[in-house]
Amino acid sequence: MFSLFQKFKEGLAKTKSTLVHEIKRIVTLSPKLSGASLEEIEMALLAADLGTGMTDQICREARKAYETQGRAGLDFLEIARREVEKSLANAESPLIKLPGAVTVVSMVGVNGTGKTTTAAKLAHRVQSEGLSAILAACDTFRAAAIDQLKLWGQRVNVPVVASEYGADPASVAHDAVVAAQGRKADYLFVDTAGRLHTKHNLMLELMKVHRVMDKKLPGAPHETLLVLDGSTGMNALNQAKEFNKAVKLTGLVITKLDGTSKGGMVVAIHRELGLPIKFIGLGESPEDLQPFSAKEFAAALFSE
Ligand SMILES: Nc1nc2c(ncn2[C@@H]2O[C@H](COP(=O)(O)OP(=O)(O)O)[C@@H](O)[C@H]2O)c(=O)[nH]1
Ligand SMILES: [Mg+2]
Repeated sequence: MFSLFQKFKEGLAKTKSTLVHEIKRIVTLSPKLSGASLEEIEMALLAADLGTGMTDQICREARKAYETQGRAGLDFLEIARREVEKSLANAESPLIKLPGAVTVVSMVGVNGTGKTTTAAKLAHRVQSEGLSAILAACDTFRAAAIDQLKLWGQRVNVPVVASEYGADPASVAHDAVVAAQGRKADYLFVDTAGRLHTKHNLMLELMKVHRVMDKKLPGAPHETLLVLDGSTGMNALNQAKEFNKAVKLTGLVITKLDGTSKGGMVVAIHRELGLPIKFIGLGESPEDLQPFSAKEFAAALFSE
């Protein structure tokens, strides 16, 4: 049984190892924290995609600690950990659960970020908590996408509402809401097609999917989660801004953090957008999708 901290630590190992290694090397070489070494540390923090605001804040606090307490007061990793945790204080937010009604969760984003697998993993997660879930295959653009979701449905033992390739995604969404209501399911996870945030007609189509669900079940979708690939860095910011304009986002899922040394983007993107980070993806298996924790995240990033 892995502890949450271990899970975060392993998943974020790529970001952590470069970052911690660099910081320790610089601080050891220059215990007095000269301007030049602070600049080097800044570069290391920026290379992990923590962003300029976070980087400035960490360096400012480190300088302050050094000035007031001298060398003895300077535990750079601890200061960085504390500041990052602080800055993520409002990032945690559990998945909404409506009492006594279907909670509809729509997964949106560009191609390949992890929408389909995240929908299935979330269905698996709520089911293992004793709640019931249904999946909706609203990516009807690719036959393979429907099969992929059906396969996941079998794997995690969750029913999948699907139509054929090329069907109107809004009509699949409609049928899925009806099915979820009929079965008194706790959750409906809606897998949508990947779309570039710059393609206006595809964004209109997504809005239609949402509108149809809202008509059938007022308030739906209750969660609209933008799934971002953690390795795409700050390009994710534009995706988030454009999607948020079309369909009001309630939170982010940031996947593939296990494959990047730029996991700091989680911090930068939260500071920039203020949106909650509902889940992070630390690997491909269902257990690798974890609810976001500011404390564990910050500790995993700066642990020795
Ligand atoms: N390593 C890793 N792979 C992931 C993670 N999340 C998703 N993937 C993989 O990313 C690929 C694309 O995922 P998919 O759900 O099909 O993306 P979609 O196009 O947005 O639906 C799949 O091979 C997933 O297994 C993650 O957190 N870590
Ligand atoms: Mg997909």
